[in-house]
Amino acid sequence: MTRTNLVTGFLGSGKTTTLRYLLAHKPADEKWAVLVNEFGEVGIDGALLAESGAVLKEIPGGCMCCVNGLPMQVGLNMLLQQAKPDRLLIEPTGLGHPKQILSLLTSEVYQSWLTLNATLCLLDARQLSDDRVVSNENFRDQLACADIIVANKQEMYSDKDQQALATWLSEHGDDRKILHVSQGEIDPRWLDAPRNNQQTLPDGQHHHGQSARQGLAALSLPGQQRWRRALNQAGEYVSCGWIFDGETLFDTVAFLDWARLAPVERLKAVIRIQEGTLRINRQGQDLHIETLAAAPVDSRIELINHQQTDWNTLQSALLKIRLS
Ligand SMILES: Nc1nc2c(ncn2[C@@H]2O[C@H](COP(=O)(O)OP(=O)(O)OP(=O)(O)O)[C@@H](O)[C@H]2O)c(=O)[nH]1
Ligand SMILES: [Mg+2]
Repeated sequence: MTRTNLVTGFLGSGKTTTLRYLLAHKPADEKWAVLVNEFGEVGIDGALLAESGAVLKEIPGGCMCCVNGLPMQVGLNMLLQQAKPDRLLIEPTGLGHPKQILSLLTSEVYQSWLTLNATLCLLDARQLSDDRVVSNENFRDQLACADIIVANKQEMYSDKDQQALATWLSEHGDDRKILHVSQGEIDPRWLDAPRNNQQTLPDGQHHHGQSARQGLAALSLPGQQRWRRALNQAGEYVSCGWIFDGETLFDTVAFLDWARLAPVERLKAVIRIQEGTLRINRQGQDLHIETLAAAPVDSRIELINHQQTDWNTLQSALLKIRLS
């Protein structure tokens, strides 16, 4: 039986950061697997988790339960049956509704394969003051069906955010465990907490991305093509992703400027630069940058925004900062 946890949380709340922390503290003799589903077509969280030592399966392009849950089921079956991991951590898209995933995981088929432990929901309490986020059904339902709430990015909270968190917990906390952390640094022992929350949720807004299947295809570049882009849309959220071949080299400084200034809510990129690899992860104004000496297989960039965005203008600027 694979011990399994769902790690939920709204867009950019710190799910992948938490997985990276947990994987870095994995017992050496255990085999862990990660199933990660992204809203964008291009799939970048996989690259962010690449050297984490886990067996990894990515499902880009919309929400996991699209197309009658097929992409998710295929990915899940592959992981459980081929990798036979001791533990499985599932990161659904921050824009997805948790209900379908929970009902799939608790369905008869998986009873002999996995034990579903506590669902952890990441929360950036600063978002509690953002009406657009708080009124989002997925945001609310992710929190509602969590067993453990992880108030992440603690060091960024103002007194007002702490107050908003305290108020939210008094209204919706229901005596659930609350972890106050930064950088997703939660004690791995919480993964063994049981799943107690049997909250029944409404079906949720089912604004699927149109293209879960295309999403999988978007992972490769056919023929001699140097780059391609893929769009996705669900409800008010839109995404645009680009993949460039492994030969494409970007100007580091110009790319950082482009990434910092792009008028979008969320930006992730793993790109090739002269020095190797540049990883950028931006949520709002928070920008996290890493460099690695090894070159990536290809370059991937994904932007997400909550309103229609002029992707062509951003693309023209992006194409100009290639060095080769
Ligand atoms: N300041 C601060 N930034 C953090 C913390 N945890 C994560 N971040 C940053 O927040 C951004 C989003 O983190 P991710 O872990 O990618 O968030 P996510 O929930 O996986 O995002 P999606 O998969 O796109 O929904 C990144 O830039 C992280 O570096 C934290 O505790 N403090
Ligand atoms: Mg993520």
